[in-house]
Amino acid sequence: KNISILGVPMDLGQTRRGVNMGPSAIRYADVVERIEKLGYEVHDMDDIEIGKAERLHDAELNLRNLKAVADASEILASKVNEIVEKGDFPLILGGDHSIAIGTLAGVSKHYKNLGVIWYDAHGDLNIPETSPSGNIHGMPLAASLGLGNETLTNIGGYCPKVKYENIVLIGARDLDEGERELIKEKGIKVYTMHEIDRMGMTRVIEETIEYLKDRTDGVHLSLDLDGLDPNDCPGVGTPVMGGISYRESHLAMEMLAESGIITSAEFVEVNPILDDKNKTADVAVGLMCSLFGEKLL
Ligand code: DIR
Ligand code: MN
Ligand code: MN
Ligand code: MN
Repeated sequence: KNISILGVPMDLGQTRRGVNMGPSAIRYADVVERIEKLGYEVHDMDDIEIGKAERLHDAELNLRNLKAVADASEILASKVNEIVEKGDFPLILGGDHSIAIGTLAGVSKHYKNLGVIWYDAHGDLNIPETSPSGNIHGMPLAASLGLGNETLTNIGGYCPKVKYENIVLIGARDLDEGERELIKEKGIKVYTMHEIDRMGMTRVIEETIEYLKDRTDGVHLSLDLDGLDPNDCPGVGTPVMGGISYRESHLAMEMLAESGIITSAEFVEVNPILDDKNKTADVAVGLMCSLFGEKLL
């Protein structure tokens, strides 16, 4: 299968500048060359255009830069749709995690039951009423489930993109109160750091694959680099101590590669301004290579 890469230089879903340079940093880490080496044909479709930050934050809505994020999400959704239609694997480079709204809108209409693996320190399950920040990067999974502001839930012209029972969160260690309530109320499948420590990543991924493989007809991997430990990935806007290790993450990607269940992926929140010599982008590309089947021997 060929891989199409699309960059989304989005930084309007949160307030730290620099994450718009994520796609450049990932390309600088030789993403195209390293994936080509694995034997794939890679099409780099360049970056989509992002509008400007809105000067005034509409405190009433509690949705920073709503219009600019929504406009970019529509463009992203249609580009991702094109990639899937031509039969390529979509590999989306962020940008802050608000881009998942557009990615999922473009992918999900091609599946009856899209599964989603949300690899992240956070739940991204906030709605304006529960969000402590008003930042849309804390809301994309909720929006994709059909929760929150209609402009976001209806991107791509349909809603919802995913069902509660088809999502698996891995690496959670910083959840807001409303997110915890939603997880309990809906019985969302979550492997927090506690379960990862206790069961080991091998069993966490085995169970995840087992859980998703029968109930879904495609699985999107949404990987926020802050899911990893900040020692391994310092170049992120909202680092949280005690994260998933570099080795555990490679193991997870290698097991997902073997399973063959992943049909699209995005790697988000790489911020080269906060990084240490582009380390986080480099780790991101390494993980992509493992996801695409790279082996030492
Ligand atoms: C926080 C941060 N839960 C919020 N979310 C982040 O603003 O809603 N997600 N950083 O990856
Ligand atoms: Mn071609
Ligand atoms: Mn996230
Ligand atoms: Mn996060």
